[in-house]
Amino acid sequence: MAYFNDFMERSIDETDPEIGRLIGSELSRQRTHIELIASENFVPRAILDAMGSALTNKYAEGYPHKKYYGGCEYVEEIEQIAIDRACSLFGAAHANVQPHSGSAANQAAYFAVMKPGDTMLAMKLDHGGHLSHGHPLNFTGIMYNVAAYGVSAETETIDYGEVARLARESRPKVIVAGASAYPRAIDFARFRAIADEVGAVLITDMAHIAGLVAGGEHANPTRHSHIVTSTTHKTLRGPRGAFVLCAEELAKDIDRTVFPGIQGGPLLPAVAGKAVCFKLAAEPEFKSYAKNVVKNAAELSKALAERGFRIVSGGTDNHMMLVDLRPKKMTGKLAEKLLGEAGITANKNAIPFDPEKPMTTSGLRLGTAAVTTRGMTGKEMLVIADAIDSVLSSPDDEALRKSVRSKMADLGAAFSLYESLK
Ligand code: DSN
Repeated sequence: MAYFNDFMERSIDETDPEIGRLIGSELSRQRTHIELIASENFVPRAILDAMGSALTNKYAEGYPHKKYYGGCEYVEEIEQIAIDRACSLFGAAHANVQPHSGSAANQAAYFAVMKPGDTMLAMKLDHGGHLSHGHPLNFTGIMYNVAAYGVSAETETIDYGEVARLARESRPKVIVAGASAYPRAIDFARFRAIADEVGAVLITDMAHIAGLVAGGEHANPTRHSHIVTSTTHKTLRGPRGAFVLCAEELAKDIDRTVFPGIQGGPLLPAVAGKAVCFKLAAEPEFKSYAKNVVKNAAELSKALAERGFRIVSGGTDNHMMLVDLRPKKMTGKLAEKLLGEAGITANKNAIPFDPEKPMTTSGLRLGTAAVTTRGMTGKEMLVIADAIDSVLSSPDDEALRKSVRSKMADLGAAFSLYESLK
């Protein structure tokens, strides 16, 4: 029987051409620009399918086999598959796949083990940490007493001796390992030894490196941490969302803080997308993707250094690098704008001990997960390094930016994206 009105069957282009056109423009931007934002990636078509599915119509508060709604027989099966795959992929005893975002995952982890007024020790935002690791304007900075560690001025890497000293001094309830702008490997065993010495809970936020952990390119924090939090959409190449891993003894606390603690119904399209993401991340192809992400980052970092850029800490061990633009007499803010005009998407980022304000910065953060997903290798990293160098060396040359933009669009066209979408 036909609907009263056929609006239920019309496509977005028919129903809302204004939004349909903008979605189309965004797809075209993704195809024609070179994506170097370290926290972004492109999900496989199968995950787009999950995200745009009828699962969006369903409520499923609670956990598999303990749901507060009827009609959950299929969605709880999907959630259970996602949980089992997350545990198997990362070697965890328990997984909660419901957090809507990395901040929510961190919030659930903190609420499970801290009370307001307790002390947490985490990395400073301006040395590579994250807002939800204790920034004064974030709920963490408002609710908790925050002690912060940074990187050493000489090596620009984490000084574990300093972390230990701060831990002994502040006696934190929680120590957070993990970062959103740190290009070096993190020694989770050392963090755990420090946490054990002061009786703290070690929470590792592996959001940036989760794909490298799954692909065997970074040490796995699960064994060393009491709780691990992560997003799914960065190097892990899954849908926008997050999850928490923990030991069996913390499982009930984590589940309780996610729901009903901080969230209501899970976003089921994302839960299904996470299940697909965990399946793909366990396949052999994912290992070579992770290896190539790290290789491409090393090659891009080396090529930029050879072109006169200073790379913070002298290089990278993971998927990202921080470029100090001061030798080029340029700020991060201007570099982000100029590169954007030239078809290269990146973000300004504070570098350790940055003299510039957070909205200006002296640095750029570059990551190679998205370009690696598109199939680019060392050859393309050299083309991209040349493009970045030429654009940032001639900030007044608008014609040059136009010509680089067209070259980047040609480069994008050679590595197709979502051919099956119009
Ligand atoms: N905003 C993310 C990033 O860009 O690293 C972290 O959550």
